[in-house]
Amino acid sequence: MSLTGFEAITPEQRDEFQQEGILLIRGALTEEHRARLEEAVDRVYADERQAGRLKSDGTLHMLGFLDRDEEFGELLTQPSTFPYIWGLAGWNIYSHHNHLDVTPPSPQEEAPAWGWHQDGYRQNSDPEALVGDPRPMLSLKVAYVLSDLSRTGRGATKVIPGSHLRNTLERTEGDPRGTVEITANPGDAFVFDRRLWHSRSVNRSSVTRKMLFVGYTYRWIRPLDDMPVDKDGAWWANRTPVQKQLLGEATHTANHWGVNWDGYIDEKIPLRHELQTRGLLDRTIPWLR
Ligand SMILES: O=C(O)CCC(=O)C(=O)O
Repeated sequence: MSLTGFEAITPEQRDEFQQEGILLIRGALTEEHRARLEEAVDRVYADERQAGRLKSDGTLHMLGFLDRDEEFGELLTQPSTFPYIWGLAGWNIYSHHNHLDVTPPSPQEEAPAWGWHQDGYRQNSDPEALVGDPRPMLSLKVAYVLSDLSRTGRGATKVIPGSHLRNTLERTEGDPRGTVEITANPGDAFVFDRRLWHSRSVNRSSVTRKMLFVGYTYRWIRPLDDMPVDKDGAWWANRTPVQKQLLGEATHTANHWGVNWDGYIDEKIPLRHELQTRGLLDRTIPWLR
């Protein structure tokens, strides 16, 4: 039976993510789906080259890419990964940030002096007085691997599993202890907690790296990317109510869905409604109540 994206993750999967801060999902995309996404990435890349918007080394790091292709819109609720998103973050979410990355070979490039970071910028300092150590997750990201990263040196993301529970990372010569370069096959995906200490790496191979990243956060956090969607266009019309929620569609970001202050109507929020209809709300998990 094919996946719908509304299959609950197991307690073991949740525990593993909460301990490691990352989960690798092998074969998240079928080869046919991966190839369609790669073709869409190649189209965007050709357009951006035409428009003179690539970096001088041919790198493309495009923020807010989802509305650039029909294929990308569907990724918001990709059945093989979406259960991890709502299962780990809940239903009150949307994609505040997403990026498309094409990284051509750059064998001579210097490694970044220090590329290690947690995502979220001021989310790591502003609430410090309130929330302490560790910081709250607040967002998570799915990374789809479109090119072959099965060997090291191909510009893959480096991570330190378990480091999301540490607010600081000691600066070292070279990579910190515990570093793992994510070697993944085309069609694999990984989900990671934004607090996980991670770094990009240099692509010293002859293979162009192609990746798609889709981040999700709470509806009460402002968007990071500038992605004005054409609400009169076909792309928007083709999105499901849940996908529209995940694109930020709402009149209120706290608890209402387009009415007034007379009461809580969370059940009108499409993702909550969908989970409720399918019996997937779980009172034992605060974000799934
Ligand atoms: O491109 C990469 O591998 C790193 C991505 C990254 O730093 C991020 O998604 O925050």
